[in-house]
Amino acid sequence: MKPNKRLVISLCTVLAIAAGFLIFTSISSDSKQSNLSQSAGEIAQQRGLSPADVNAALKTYVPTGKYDDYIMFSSGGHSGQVLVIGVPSMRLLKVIAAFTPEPWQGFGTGSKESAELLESANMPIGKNRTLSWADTHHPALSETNGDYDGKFLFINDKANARIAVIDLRDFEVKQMIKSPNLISDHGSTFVTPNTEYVIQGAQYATPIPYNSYAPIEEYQEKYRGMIGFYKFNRKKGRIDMARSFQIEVPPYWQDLCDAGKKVSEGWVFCGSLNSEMATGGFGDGKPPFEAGVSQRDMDYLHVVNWKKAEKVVAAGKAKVISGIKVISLQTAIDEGLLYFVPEPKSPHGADVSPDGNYIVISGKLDTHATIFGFDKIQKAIASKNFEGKDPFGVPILDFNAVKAAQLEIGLGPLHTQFDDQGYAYTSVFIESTVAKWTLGGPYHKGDKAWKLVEKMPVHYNIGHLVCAEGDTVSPDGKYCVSLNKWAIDRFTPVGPLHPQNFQLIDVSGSKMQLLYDMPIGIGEPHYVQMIKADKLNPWLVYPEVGYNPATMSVDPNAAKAGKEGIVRNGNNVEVNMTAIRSHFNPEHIKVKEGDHVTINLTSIERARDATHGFAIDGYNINLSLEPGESSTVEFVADKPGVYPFYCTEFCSALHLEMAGYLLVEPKK
Ligand code: RUQ
Ligand code: CUA
Repeated sequence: MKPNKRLVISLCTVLAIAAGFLIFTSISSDSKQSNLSQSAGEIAQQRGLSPADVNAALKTYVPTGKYDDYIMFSSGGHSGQVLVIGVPSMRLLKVIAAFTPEPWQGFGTGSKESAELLESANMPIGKNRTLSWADTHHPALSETNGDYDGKFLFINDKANARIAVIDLRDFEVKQMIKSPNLISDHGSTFVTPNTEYVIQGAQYATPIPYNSYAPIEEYQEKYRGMIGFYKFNRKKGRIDMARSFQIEVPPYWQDLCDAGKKVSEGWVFCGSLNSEMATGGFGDGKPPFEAGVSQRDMDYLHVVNWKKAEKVVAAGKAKVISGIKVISLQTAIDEGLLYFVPEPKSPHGADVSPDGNYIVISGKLDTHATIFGFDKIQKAIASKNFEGKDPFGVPILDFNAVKAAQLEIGLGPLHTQFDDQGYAYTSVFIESTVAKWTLGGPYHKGDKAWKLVEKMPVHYNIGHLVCAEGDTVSPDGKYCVSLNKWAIDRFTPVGPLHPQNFQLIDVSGSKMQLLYDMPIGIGEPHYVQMIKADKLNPWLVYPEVGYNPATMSVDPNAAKAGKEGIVRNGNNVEVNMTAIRSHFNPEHIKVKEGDHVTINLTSIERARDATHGFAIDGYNINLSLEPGESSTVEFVADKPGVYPFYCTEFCSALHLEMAGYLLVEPKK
């Protein structure tokens, strides 16, 4: 049998088995002309698709007009944004502006509301310097009883220790905070099971508060790490800094955290590296960080009792530093809030199993997944089973007493997710694989427990891994996505900076199956969470005309239909303007050079997707006005001349006519 014949036959078998409807019969009467008359087998043969390709295509294809089952929220990396992606189609649905300007959404491009947001989390970094980028790492969906509730999303900026709060009613940022006392964060953001707190672990230790100075020689005495607990007020949809606190921790580089759930609710686990307290100095004849930080075989998992810490704060035992309550390291030790567990080697991910009892640790220079039992940790704490104390006096629990299992899964494990069948999936960076393994009791018993089941190659150098609701109390299984750092040869070359590669994996069967490659054109994404699409219930238009997304209510100053006009008060000119297909009202804004101009602009549209933009040429202004939205622009008309303004959304046949003039009369 010739190979291509065999291919066709096996293709037909696959297709016939996969689903009866796939063998397309002639739909069109003119079979020679119509694309629809081609059978799936013929198309596959023409395009050179293997049976596995066809199988994968059928599993990922979402027909036109149909929706995806899952939605991923991905960090947008250096872009400071969040990507919203449908699964299994891997279609990009949205880019949410979080920390950096995004002109299409009118974020940071002239609206008063977005300028205030960006300013609120700015930090003093010298004269005339403001932050213009962010390094987003870990999105966290809000949770109720340890399950995603689809209401809010949090994301951190590793570079500046900032956190953004996104409201999933309109998928827009509502709040940004610059965490006091720390300059970088990495173990952020993670939430407690009822989103009581948003958790943030520092990364690179610095003197506290962050803009203070201490020479590097005083690293051990003066530099510190921090773990922040930012109180989330769900009703207001805002972090309440007055009820937030931080815990001072040693200057180890705190890494990823995960909140305990179910049995371990009330605790938080954060990995760390650099328990060596290496200070680098490569170039000054000192060992480089990469060597200094990985001298020891073990670092410390930070085990933190946040429920108790909350009480310690309430009892007035925290002191205020930079405007936030801080529990000192000594108090944390004295009150039994902080314990260490030795973790091998160059640890990275810390992930809690769905039942809350296991904490999975992966060391970047290790070949194991190391699993600690929360029950064992509690026992060791209660019986003071310590193998010693660190240089700061933090008790170190006995490694063997708290270890539940350790299994060899491959070189360079990073992050772990879970499914609904008691399996764990760990990304293995150096090997470029996903390792699937079994959890122990109650998931798998006897010799079925703690077994490596399968390893699947991915392309290439997987960082994080996400599975459907895979870090909640009730994971869904079905899909995982491998978030690869390198793409190398997977896509048409687009220059030396390659796209990142998200690879969709079907985990519903007994073997993992690679389904699809999605290039990500902005980098570098880190973590992603994947939520069942029907848990999201966003607005389709703003609920009422005149809605201000910054306050999520009707703005008393919103321009109203029938009340449009221009009011001058000395040098202040206030314009009340409405937008509807296909005109602005008013269309002429006449001001004098030097006037302070405020434009209150309301879209009085009620039709779904009838968005208008509002750009003023030459004034660096662009707003986006979704149906019902009101927004404000304030500027000084310091450049005389005539400046067209226009709608930047192709909203109707007469969209080009949706325009006007800003006339700035020169001073005499
Ligand atoms: S952490 S993969 Cu923030 Cu692993 Cu990047
Ligand atoms: Cu409104 Cu174009």
